[in-house]
Amino acid sequence: MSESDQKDFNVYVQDDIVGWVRASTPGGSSRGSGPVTITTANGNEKACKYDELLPVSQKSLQGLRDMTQLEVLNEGAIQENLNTRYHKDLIYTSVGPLLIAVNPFKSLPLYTPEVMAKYATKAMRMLEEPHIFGTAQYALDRLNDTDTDQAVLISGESGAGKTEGTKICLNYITQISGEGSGEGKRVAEKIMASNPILEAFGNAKTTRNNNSSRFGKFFEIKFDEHDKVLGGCILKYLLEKSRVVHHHTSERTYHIFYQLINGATAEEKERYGIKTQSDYYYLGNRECTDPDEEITGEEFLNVRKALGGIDVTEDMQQQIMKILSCILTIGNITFAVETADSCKIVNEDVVQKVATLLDVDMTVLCKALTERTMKGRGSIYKISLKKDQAEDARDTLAKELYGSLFDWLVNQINAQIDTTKGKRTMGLLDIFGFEVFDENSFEQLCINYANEKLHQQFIEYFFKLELGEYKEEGIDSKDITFKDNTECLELLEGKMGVLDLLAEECRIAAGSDGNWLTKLAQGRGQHPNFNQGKFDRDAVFRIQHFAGEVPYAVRGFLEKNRDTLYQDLQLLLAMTKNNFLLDVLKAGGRCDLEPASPKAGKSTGRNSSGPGTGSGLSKMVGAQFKQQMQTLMLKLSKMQRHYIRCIKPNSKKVADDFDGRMVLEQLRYSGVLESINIRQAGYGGRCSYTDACMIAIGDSALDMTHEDQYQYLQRIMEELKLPTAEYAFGKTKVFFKQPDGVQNFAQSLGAMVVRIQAVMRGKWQRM
Ligand code: AOV
Ligand code: MG
Repeated sequence: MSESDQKDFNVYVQDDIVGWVRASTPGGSSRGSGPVTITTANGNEKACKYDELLPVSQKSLQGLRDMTQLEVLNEGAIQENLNTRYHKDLIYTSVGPLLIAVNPFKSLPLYTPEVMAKYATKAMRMLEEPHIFGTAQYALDRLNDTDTDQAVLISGESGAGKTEGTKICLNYITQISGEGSGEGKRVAEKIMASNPILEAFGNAKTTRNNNSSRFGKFFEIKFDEHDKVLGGCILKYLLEKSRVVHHHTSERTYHIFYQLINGATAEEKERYGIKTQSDYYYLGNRECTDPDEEITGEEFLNVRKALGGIDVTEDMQQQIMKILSCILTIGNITFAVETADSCKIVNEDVVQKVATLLDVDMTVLCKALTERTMKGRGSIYKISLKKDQAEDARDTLAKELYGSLFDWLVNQINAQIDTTKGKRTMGLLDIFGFEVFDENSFEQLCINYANEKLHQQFIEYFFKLELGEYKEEGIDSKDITFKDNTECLELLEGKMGVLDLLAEECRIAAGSDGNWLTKLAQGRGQHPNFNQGKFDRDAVFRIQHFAGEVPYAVRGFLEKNRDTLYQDLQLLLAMTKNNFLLDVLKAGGRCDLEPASPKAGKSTGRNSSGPGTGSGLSKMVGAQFKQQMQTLMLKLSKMQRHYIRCIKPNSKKVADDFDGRMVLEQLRYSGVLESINIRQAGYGGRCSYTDACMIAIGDSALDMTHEDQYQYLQRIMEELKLPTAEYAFGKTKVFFKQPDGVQNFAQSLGAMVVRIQAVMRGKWQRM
């Protein structure tokens, strides 16, 4: 349908499949009461109520750069405006200070040095389309002009473009500010080299994104007094370790494993016993059949080159290969039931290979995999592990090695770029977006908690911005409130909240997922954001997040939160003769690798026996993550923040396909609409005195003095008999309570203008 045809429709109506669509009402008005039958742009008739309709924005058909310039700012207008722009390959759009980026899923010529140069100058930037370079440059300008630390916060769902966006930003910043002194260039290069490493070890193919980051990161770039890059630091959050040992058949484990198999030399393969994909249980025991999934040996060479770039020596690289091969081999250890309470190792030859790769004693390894040392009532004794327990122990060992290796790499990058010097910092956050799957577990709880924290700050930011404008205009704002997510956060992180009770339960030897749920329901059953669901047996609880309700299945929460490496395995690792491996384990935080001592027991707090024994308890994942988030928020609160919201236009991951319904959902939970609601909670519509006068008398308003404009508008308001609660006069703008206040004002003026003009003319003549 052409743009002019679209213009014939006066309202938006919500459709389950495509989001908001245009429609027309019989009377041509968007307001009224009671039921109404409307005709949608695609020819359907639909019965609905007036209050379900939204007035249309005709400007959204042009695709405005800044959506605050739309004559009505509502969900329908925003969805339509983004759609218009997306089909013109204009993927960046702003809503005031917020940048929205719609993933094009195709290569656009948007990031060339020529484009970069355009955004590097302030005057040029103002004329250009919104762009992520523009946001990065604005943040750089603010860093220089105001001497305040800056942060660019990129969010969005999986596959929306956060990581690409972060790389684009990072590249821009290092290009613009990395030249000059030799040191700046060196650091900038190292920062850029860290990307392929982090992606190889921290990204994997998922159903939603072929290159999905399975960890969160915050880059801090430090600048010297000449605004040149001086150093940096990477903070990482919550790597999904479970992916090492298990992944869905349509997904994959971390890229590095496939790169290793395809890229290691014949000699290396021989040395570390590296086989092919179908030989490994952790790789799904399958050949790669999908051409999309093919990983070339060249990728491995690139990673090795990048490792060299952060001073990981050839020798260390060999050690890393050894650890990776060891992890894959661990996955091939199998157990068989021996008695009801014990099991035995089926393939000792595989265990032997692991022992060699780990540089530990084979017999100790076998025991550590099939038995557990327990402490109780002053004695130490051993119990046998059942088959599934032994399998868990095996997997924990693999996860531990991988997690530690990842930490070691991050440390290595940081050792190369970290600096205590640096006048100012620019932060870049690329963190997992809000997640809701069919089954949600501990990881989703942490991820969604992180999003609640960020959302809170986001809302505060927009609310303050809004209040700032009211203050500047001298408008009373004491009665203006907004809906925030404090209650949900209180439920999650508050005293005796979800995370607190989880930690409590983990400290109890006989603690269980079920008991935790019972306590949660007892303590928090009445909380407005908590819902236990209908049936106890589902062992599901629901949390009403700002972005929607999420059901969490409690199974496995305790184990994931404890993240315990049983003491037998800890001690085994401590015995390795491989110093590099010891370094890696230390990086993973398993520094207390001494033989059994009372110390290990003490650090676990209340229990000293039963499952959970071991220093793993002293670093419960949930508590640690909560701490990390609080530190991050504190850090961010001191920085000037710039928000980029990435939007995934379709779930097929293809170009030129805009799924309105999906976009709308993301707009809702990314807080974009919330930021508009905040605006509308106070005065939804506003325009300058000059604009308001121009609506009435055209260009001649430009010749009026400010005082004349004010008088004129006052008079109009009286004539229109608009209730005084519906509008307010600021110093330079008129504010309307209703979002479409300006339009209504314009419409109501109609013929009245002529009359007022006559009156005003008389008045001016007298003055
Ligand atoms: P994510 O970081 O937001 O997901 P990515 O940044 O990995 O998403 O983007 C997913 C894919 O979308 C990329 O691999 C590209 O193919 C494509 N893409 C993203 N941004 C652009 C762009 N600006 N231009 C062209 N293609 C793009 V996740 O880490 O899964 O939450 O966990
Ligand atoms: Mg990512």
